[in-house]
Amino acid sequence: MRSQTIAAVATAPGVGAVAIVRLSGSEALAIAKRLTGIDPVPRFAEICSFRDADGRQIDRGLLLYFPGPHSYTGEDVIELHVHGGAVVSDWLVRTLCDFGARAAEPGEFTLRAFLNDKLDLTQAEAVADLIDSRSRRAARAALRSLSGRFSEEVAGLQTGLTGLRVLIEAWLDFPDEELDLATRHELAARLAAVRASLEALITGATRGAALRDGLSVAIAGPPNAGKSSLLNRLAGHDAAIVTDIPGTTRDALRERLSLDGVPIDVVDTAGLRAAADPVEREGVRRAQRELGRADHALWLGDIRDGLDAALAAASAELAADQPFTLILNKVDLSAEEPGAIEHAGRDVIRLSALTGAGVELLVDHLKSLAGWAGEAAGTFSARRRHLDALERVREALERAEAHLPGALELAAEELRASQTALSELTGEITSDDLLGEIFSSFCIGK
Ligand SMILES: Nc1nc2c(ncn2[C@@H]2O[C@H](COP(=O)(O)OP(=O)(O)OP(=O)(O)O)[C@@H](O)[C@H]2O)c(=O)[nH]1
Ligand SMILES: [Mg+2]
Repeated sequence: MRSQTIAAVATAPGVGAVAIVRLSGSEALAIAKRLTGIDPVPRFAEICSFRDADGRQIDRGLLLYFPGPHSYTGEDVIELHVHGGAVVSDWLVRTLCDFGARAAEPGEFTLRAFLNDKLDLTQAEAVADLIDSRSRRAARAALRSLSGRFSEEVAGLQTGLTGLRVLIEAWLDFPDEELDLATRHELAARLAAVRASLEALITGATRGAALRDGLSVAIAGPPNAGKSSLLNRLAGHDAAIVTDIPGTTRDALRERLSLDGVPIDVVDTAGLRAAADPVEREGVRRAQRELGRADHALWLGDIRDGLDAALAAASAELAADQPFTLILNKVDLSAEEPGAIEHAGRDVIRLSALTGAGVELLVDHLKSLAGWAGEAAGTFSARRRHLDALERVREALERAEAHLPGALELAAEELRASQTALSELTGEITSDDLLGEIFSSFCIGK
């Protein structure tokens, strides 16, 4: 599989001025020669005609040749720039396959770049994150990972951990000797330094994961609470119908927001009540389905009904494990001020969807739920997988710390475990399953 030459359209499907077809592998050059009849000069754009196996002209366009290993994949790569639109590029790929290539799998070019050490795993993932990014902030974070900043931090941690292990393992050779005071101090200081860098890395990665994954939120509550008004207020335009008739909203209405670059999907739902009307009943059923899918619920109540009543309604309607924030709406009709408080371990926000008062508190709350703690220089794109691995590193280091200075051997073992978890990030240690999972989410041609 991995020795075959692969071909794919690298540009997005659809109509465009130019389409780019890529070819990578040991046969790429021979196939290009057969396609064009020319002997391409490396890194030089040449205009030529592309012909299929029967000698019919497919198109006239540019050819670029990047000899391996100095190419994206590390193999010989040919890029063909043709006129846009599906017909020409598809015909071209089919011809390349007639000449000995095969159609590339999703992400296969980048997989090859990874296997040929052109990129490590966090960088390969950053390629996909850059393509998929939904805000400039997210794109910048992905670019930082792609340029190797995340990998450098991980490498720095590995070096620190290796230093610690060397120090410990030197003592393990002399089992009868007690750790002297100077060494104890040095061990403690080094471990503290490694833990501090780890915490910084986790902070940056958590922010990056927030920019990438964001949060999905469902607005729910009784009819007329102001759910659709709140969606409109957050979206900044008149997305949902608002009337003073209870039971206005039937279909779930979704809006994609970008709050300071953090993607938040918000869905407005029908007011929950035992409805007689079959259309409204279907709306309630859909509302419950949306609640089941969302990461977090915003339960809206009318502030004039009081906090306890709203909390009781939320607890009665929402699943026991559904995380939610209580929103007391229509604060403009009450004597209270907008504000964010905690009540019985629950976040409560008083606001007015109508006037907008207090909505900025909700916006901050949503960003922090998504894991966004504000922009900082160390933000790079990261995924759940990275956060899980970093969490395992943290746990192993905590255990190592607990074993010091007495149980040196156990501490050394934990340090080794933390290094293994770190290696998973950059892909020094991976399984084929993990690679399959990561690269299959790429688009074809990347
Ligand atoms: N004064 C005041 N009125 C509000 C506020 N939010 C919503 N309203 C009014 O309350 C009524 C109901 O608002 P909607 O946004 O349609 O309420 P809803 O929860 O979506 O209602 P359903 O779709 O029927 O479940 C409308 O007349 C809104 O103008 C608010 O903060 N203050
Ligand atoms: Mg509504």
